Amino acid sequence: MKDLTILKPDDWHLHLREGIVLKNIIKFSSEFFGRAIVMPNTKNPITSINKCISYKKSISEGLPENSKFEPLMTIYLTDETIKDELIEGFKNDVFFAAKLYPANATTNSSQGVKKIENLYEIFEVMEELGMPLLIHGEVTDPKVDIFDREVVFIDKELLPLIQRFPKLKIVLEHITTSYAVSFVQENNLGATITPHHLHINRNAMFFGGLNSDFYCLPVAKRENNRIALRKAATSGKKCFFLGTDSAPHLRQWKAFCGCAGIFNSPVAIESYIQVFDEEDSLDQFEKFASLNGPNFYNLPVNKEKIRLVSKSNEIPKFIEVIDNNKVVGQIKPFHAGEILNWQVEGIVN
Ligand code: OTD
Ligand code: ZN
Ligand code: ZN
Repeated sequence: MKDLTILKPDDWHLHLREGIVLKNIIKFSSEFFGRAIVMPNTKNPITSINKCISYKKSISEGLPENSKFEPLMTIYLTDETIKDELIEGFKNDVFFAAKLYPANATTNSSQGVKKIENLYEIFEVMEELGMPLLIHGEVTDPKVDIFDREVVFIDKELLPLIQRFPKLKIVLEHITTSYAVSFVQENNLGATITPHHLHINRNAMFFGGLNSDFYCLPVAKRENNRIALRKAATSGKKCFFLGTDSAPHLRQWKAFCGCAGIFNSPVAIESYIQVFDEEDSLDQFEKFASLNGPNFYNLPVNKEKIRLVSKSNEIPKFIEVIDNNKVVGQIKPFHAGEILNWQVEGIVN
């Protein structure tokens, strides 16, 4: 039996949702992650200090007793974001970072940014403040093929942005292409990589009929891209770090509208370590999971450790959503019904 003990990891990209779903799923993140950057694309997006404070409060209330999990909050940028609100929120530790969704690029992004140039004044202050800009990097022009949207975004939007704001601290979120892998390294950006983009390519969405379980945005790409992502994640390079992009949708909604998003938080650590094991890179796992993120964001690493062991781990077919002792819905986790080779054994002090 193989085992590995690493510093407690952090999740640098997470969707925690609200209400009953939040209460049911947060334990999957808080158990073995120290911190998480919480995405602001709630139904009513987190566009102000007040909304952010009340969202953070609901997250804290949903945490298990004595949890040390720390949510790091983000502001959802719009064409109307007020500069002073952003500055005040950042200076008072309400906002850890700002999130840029091109309008309609992904779930709950209709209030996102229509024209990136409209935010140049905001980026100027963020650059001065050292406030990180987290980007969903896809163009939304319907004429651009959905599989090309990340690459076109990099050329048309991201390149001009970094040329104009060379000191702005940027994370290109959930990268899916070999093009993004190279761009991030060459331009000193940070990038999160999800477990699902390390495991699946675009075939998964079409296997056994149209399968929305593997539909997420950005969509998984061709196999050569998956290989490039696995190489990047397991390289240990400082610019690549863990961000699950765990995005739960109730089964009834996923089945009904095929909404985008993969719920991986119940299996995220096991899913990632399996990739590192398969790539013979277990020695690089702690960098990706626990060191590179804090290094990028200038934060201390977590003090506790977790121990992982290689043993057969059957993943449940569904996670139940419970309200008032009644099952009110189900969410399918990533790897549902599969047997993974690793398990988190627990916290080690
Ligand atoms: N992608 N679904 C969601 C977010 C992410 O773009 C993302 O970060 C979601 O449901 O919030 C998804 O497919
Ligand atoms: Zn996104
Ligand atoms: Zn996301």
